Formats: sequence, structure tokens, C-alpha cells
Amino acid sequence: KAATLIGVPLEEGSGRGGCAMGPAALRIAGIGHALGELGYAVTDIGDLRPAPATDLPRHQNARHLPVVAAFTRALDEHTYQAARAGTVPILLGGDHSLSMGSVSGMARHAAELGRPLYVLWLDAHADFNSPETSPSGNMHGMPVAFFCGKAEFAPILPGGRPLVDPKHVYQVGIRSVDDEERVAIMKNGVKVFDMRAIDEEGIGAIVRRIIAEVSDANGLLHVSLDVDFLDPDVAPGVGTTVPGGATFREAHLVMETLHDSGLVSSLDLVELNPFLDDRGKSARVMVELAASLFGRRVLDRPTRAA
Ligand code: DIR
Ligand code: MN
Ligand code: MN
Ligand code: MN
Repeated sequence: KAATLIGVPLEEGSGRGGCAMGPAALRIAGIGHALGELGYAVTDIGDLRPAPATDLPRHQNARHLPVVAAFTRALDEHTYQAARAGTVPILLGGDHSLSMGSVSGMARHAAELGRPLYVLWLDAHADFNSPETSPSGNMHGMPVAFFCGKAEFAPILPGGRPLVDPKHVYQVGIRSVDDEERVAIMKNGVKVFDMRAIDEEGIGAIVRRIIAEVSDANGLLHVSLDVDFLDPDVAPGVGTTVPGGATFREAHLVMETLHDSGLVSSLDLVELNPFLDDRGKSARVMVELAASLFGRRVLDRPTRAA
């Protein structure tokens, strides 16, 4: 078992400062140590610091496109290489625009294996805006549309790259969607489990259903965890808190159930803003959730047969 930590000091997609300190906070909260204790050989490649792209024009409603594009290109390559080497890439964000690159890299890896890539998006937001629909121009609201090929920018990655089928994107915890974004999600068949679905069905049943579908298709599963998936009481260290989020136990149950499935190929930990955090609380919760995802358990429960 091996994991590659990739630091992503990117905050330009979020419209405010702070997320660039996320990788440092996640390291201080012990991400490497936690994975090591679970038996992973951990390689931390440090923080990526690509120079802004010079070949892309400024875009009037995709703010800081040259910075985000440069990270997308670097992350596409590093994530792909880490996965190809047989390790689990773990992206230490950094704002959610980093998933433009991490998921694109995993899509390339999955295509080489001849397996479909599925994405579990744990977030208060759908992040399915395009420059045409975004009310803010902030690119952290656009990554899902990007890796599904539904957001038009100047060319960031070469044409003909594998995209993610929007029907293979499961969004769980959703409670803030923009008007035009809602139309795009429905039209493209993204599988949305909003907070009401969680309240009514229970998050355990929802995750088991998702796992069954991915398993039946022999898919790889990329998990993208936005701090604001969690209720603000659990994790205040994020720029876009939305009330009514997942509880501490709901989030851990998701991770524990995913671990038992053995399907998770890669992970984004995103939107942590240490400037807004409460004495490291949110950083610690993110590390604990990652530990649950990679095998930490309270008691030594026997793993359910796959
Ligand atoms: C809003 C907020 N939907 C936007 N998005 C996000 O600006 O596109 N906040 N992702 O975390
Ligand atoms: Mn997000
Ligand atoms: Mn969010
Ligand atoms: Mn399919």
C-alpha cells in the first residue's frame, strides 16, 4: 500500500485568501503520520508551484484562469503519474478548482486501464458552473463541469482527453446550487443526493448504493472532499460555510463504508482555509476523515466480503 501526497497551494479559484495555507495545515494536523500508521508507504512530493500559463487570454468570467490552468496542467500530470506508479494520489488543497487537474489525471489513468472513472463529490455545492453560468467567476465553482467537458475555456488540456461521464458523478451533501447550474446538472444527469435525501434515506444507505453501482461497473472511484460538506459547527475553517451540513458521524460513516469497498483510487482534500479555522479544528477533522477512508476503525471489525 502506497500513497503520494501532493501539496496544492492554490487559492485563486476561491475568490479570497487563505486556502494556499491548506497544505501546510493538513501536514501539521498529521496527514502523513496518520497514513503511515495505517500501513501506507507515504511519499510527500511537496507543494507544486507552477508559473501562471502565458498562452491563455484573460477570461472575463473565469477569474485567475492563467493560475488555475497552470495548476490544472501540473496536477493532471502529477496525479496521473502517481496513480500509474501504483500509489493513491492524495491532493492537499488548496481550493476546489484543483480537481480540474486531479480528476483529469485520474480519467487518463482509468482510460488506460480500460475501466470507467466514477467521482464522489462531497460538498455543499455542485461546482457545475461554467464561465457562462457562474454568478461569481470563481473557478472553484466550475471543476465538475470542466472534467465532464461541459465548461468552455481557452484550451487548458490538449483536445481528445478522456472526460468523466456526468452520469458517473455522485454528489452528496448538496445544499447550495445556483439557478442556471441546477439546469445544467439536471440536463447532464449528474446523480445528486442533497441534504434532504440524506435526512430521509440515511447517508449509509446512499453510499452503499453508490458503491454497488461502481462495483458492478468495475469502476475506479475518486473521492473529492470539500470542507463545506461538513456542518460549519464541525468544520468552520472554510470560506463558504453553509448551514445544515453533514455531521461528524455521517462523514465518518461515508469514509468507513468507502474503505470497506476497496474501490477508492484517489482523494482530494479541499477548501481548508486555516485563516478562518478554529485552533486547527477543521484541519484535524479532514485528517481524521482521510484516516477513516484509508482504514482507521474504532474496533477491529472484520471487513465485509467484497
Ligand atoms: C457558487 C459558490 N456556486 C459559485 N461555489 C462554491 O460561485 O459558483 N463555493 N464552490 O464553495
Ligand atoms: Mn467545492
Ligand atoms: Mn463547497
Ligand atoms: Mn455508465
